[in-house]
Amino acid sequence: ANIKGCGISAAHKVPAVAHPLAEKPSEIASNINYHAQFSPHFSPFKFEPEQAYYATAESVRDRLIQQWNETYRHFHNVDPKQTYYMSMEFLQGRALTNAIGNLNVQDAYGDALKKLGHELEEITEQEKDAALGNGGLGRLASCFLDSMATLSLPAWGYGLRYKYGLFKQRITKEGQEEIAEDWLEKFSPWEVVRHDIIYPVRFFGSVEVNPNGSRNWVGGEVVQALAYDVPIPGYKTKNTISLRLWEAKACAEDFDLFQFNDSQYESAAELHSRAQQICAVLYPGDVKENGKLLRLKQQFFLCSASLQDIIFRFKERKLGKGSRQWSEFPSKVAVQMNDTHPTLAIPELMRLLMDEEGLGWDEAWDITTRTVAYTNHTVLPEALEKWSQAVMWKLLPRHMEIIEEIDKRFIAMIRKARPDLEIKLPSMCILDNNPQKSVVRMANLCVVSAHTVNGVAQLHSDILKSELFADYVSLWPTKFQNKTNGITPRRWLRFCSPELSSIITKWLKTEEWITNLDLLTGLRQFANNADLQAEWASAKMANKQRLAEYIERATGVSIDPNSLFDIQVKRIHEYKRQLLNILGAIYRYKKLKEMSPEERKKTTSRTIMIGGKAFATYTNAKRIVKLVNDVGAVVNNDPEVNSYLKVVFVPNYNVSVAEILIPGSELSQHISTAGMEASGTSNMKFALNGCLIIGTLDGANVEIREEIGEENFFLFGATADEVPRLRKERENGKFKPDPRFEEAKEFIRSGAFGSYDFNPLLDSLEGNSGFGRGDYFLVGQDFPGYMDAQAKVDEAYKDRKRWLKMSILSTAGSGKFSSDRTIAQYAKEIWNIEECRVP
Ligand code: T68
Repeated sequence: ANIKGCGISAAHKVPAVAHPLAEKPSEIASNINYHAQFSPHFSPFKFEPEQAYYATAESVRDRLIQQWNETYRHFHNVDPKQTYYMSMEFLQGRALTNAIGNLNVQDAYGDALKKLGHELEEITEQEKDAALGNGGLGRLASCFLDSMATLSLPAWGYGLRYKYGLFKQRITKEGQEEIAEDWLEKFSPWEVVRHDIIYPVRFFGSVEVNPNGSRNWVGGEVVQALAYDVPIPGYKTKNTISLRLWEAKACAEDFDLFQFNDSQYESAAELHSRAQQICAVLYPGDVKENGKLLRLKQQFFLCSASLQDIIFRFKERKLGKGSRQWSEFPSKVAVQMNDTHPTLAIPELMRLLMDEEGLGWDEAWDITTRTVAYTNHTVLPEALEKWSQAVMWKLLPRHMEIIEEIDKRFIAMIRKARPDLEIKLPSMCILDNNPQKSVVRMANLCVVSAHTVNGVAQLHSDILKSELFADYVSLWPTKFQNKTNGITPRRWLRFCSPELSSIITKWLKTEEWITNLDLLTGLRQFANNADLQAEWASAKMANKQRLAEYIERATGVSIDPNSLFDIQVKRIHEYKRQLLNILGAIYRYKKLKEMSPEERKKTTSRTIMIGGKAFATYTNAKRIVKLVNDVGAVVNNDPEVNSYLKVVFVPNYNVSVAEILIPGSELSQHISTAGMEASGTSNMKFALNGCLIIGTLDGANVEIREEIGEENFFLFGATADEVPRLRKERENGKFKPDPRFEEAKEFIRSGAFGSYDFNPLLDSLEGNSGFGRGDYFLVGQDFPGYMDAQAKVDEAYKDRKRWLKMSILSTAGSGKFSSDRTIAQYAKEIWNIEECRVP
């Protein structure tokens, strides 16, 4: 009864008309022209790059819509089991190059635009990134959508349509400044609003008990969830799937005309502005959670709207069989929860099945647990979501009843079936009833309810089993799985480095590697071939030049494409250890200063680039940004050494900046404290692009090194199982710092990089810091190993042939890290879904 107003069922009644698509460049040019004239977004007679971008995007979108409708109709008719990837974040980046590439119409669109006086490359740069995500977790979701479409899987994504995505980072004298990024400022040509797809979502209120004992959630406030669909085209398939983003709206009746007429303008529109707040901003934290009520509202809004939609579709596809049996639900629906952020899907599905559809507890529980699966992305304790029970009772009273019941039944089951686990119950159960701060542990709710729990790299999945979720393993030995992350080779090689791609295609004599990335191993036999090496070097140089031009435009610093391009780009976090990198750079600078001009000439010239955003209230992360910038200002302006070393902070790192940086890099740093980076995914992008890695045995580094060979990987640092002991030794004052480490810190303290007070940052690296951290991330411990590995990098780079061979072998060994492989494993081992290809 709660579900209202969604006429999707009419879709299959609309006649399937295939409109002829423009094929020749001249036809495409006139189609673009048509959009420039008749899509009224700008005043007429202007055809600057910006207008050309919107007109081109709309022309491409027409093609997508046709495939999209066919895909929806095909899924509807076949009625396969379908996966719904539920995520609070999708970091899509730009869509135009990707759409044109996946549709395989690059040349036709390039020629058409030339006829209109524009270059495709210049036009694509007009597009703003869709940045509805913070970092790795959001970008992974977007790579997954690309692979699900490419593998022609019946799947789609659900997320939120934030007005402001991830903030824009500006660097000033003070360091990082955050600016709201309005990606919808001029509208997005890639979304289609579905005015017929709208569901009510309730907050607050109370639980009403009916005479027959059934329960109902009533009262409170109700907002509407309105669907916006973004087409996701697959590569070399007609399948075009949907990313459905929900926007919150209030009803017209919620506008209080009486108050308005009485000049109470703000309170008249109060419900409207409260609804608007829900999708106003992406939660800006990566890793750290805080207990904002609004964040909880966002999470519930996503879960409730998506599940109502899923149930609607389940009923809609009944194929003339009369009404569906609810027991069929898990064989038609798989819900993947991207971390604990969509955990409320569990009690919400229970509520919908029981209170709205009239099922009993046992049947609802059976359906729910066979439907939902959970992916964990971090073991950092501060990132494990815990919601205050008091807040939850207020916002979602019916869901709290259900969670209590799940917990009660779980405890009873343990006591009956596994009395040996009784002593573990305080940490295994869902509700932490500690009177100081009684909370709901979302990860525990996921583990208890989901049929599968997976980590995102082998080491991470092992740590989940041996530490975080160790207590549950003997209870449910087959529940825990590994799905090593992957990246889409379309965006991260084929489209961002066309030069290198055509060389690969030429030497492999096939383009098939784009959808079967394991074929890259075919390059191994040519790794020493002088012709391949020459071509490889020239493609790399072209990418380095493009990158150097970008850096000059973005920062004003001119860098030398003949120097070694060394890059670390990711969110700024102490565990990712950008501090280790910059301390190494500082030491290098100091040594260069001490050398004679002759000695300097023998060194390997380097350009160190560091980029990434710091969470707005994460003080130490912001200090790191400031330090990198201040070091750059000194080093880059020091005429004695600046032809041997440059340090550049790359501002506003995002997906489209990554698309320039990664193809142009030669060395990249993935140097987190072992055991702390769940997987990392940029490590895969760099390796795929022939960039060598310096890194620790952490996350997916372990598997990358296995694949490309240990002789092609610059390894250093403590291992994950050594870390706890080393931390203890550090605490007990048993650690003896390397003199080079002390020298680098002392150099900063001496004021070599200006007068800003970096002492709090440096203190965090000492045994007994003011923060009591005592170098928790073991920067001092790993510093000497890091410097030695860097010395090996310098030596290796001097041998051009050896370096090129290692570079080719990096690409050749990256096949495993295609998200096509990852998604095929999810499909088979978790979702139990199969290809459903549009004929
Ligand atoms: C990342 N997690 C992992 N979290 O850090 C990374 N957190 O190792 C892994 O490769 C990647 O996930 C994909 O599996 C994140 O990016 C967040 O962004 C996040 C956002 C909100 C709250 C907590």
